[in-house]
Amino acid sequence: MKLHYRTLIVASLVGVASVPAPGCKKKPETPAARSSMNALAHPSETYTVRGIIQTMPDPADPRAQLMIHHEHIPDFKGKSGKLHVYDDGVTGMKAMVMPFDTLGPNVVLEQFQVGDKVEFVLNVAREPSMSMAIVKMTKLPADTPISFDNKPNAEP
Ligand SMILES: [Cu+2]
Repeated sequence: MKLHYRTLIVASLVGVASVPAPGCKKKPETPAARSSMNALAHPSETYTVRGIIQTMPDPADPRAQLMIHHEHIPDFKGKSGKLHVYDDGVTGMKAMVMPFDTLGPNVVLEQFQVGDKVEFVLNVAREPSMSMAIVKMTKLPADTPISFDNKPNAEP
């Protein structure tokens, strides 16, 4: 279980500044809020990802965020818009535990609990800064195989 440092920073910035505005009716005040709105409504990429819920948000404890241990996302693009490649040749985003602060209106947290296997649709925006939002999440059957192995680079 490894936390992705940059992702954490992005997520916390978004968390502090953003109010999800799926309809884009109001102009968000800050760049971070604009980014998370773009992730919700105007994403650069969309990924379908599987994982296991580690922590649920708790209104009584603002530090308890939605944390998901997600599987390897081999085609994940980095800040530049190009396929991210790790030093060891693995591409995309390795399996990791990651906080998700920005959720679309179709994500109903009451339907989930810690330990649930889930499949979610992750939108990513890169303007004006990197931001991510879960716009859809469904529970998978408990016997669904989930693997946190990172696939070796399959590119030529
Ligand atoms: Cu991640």
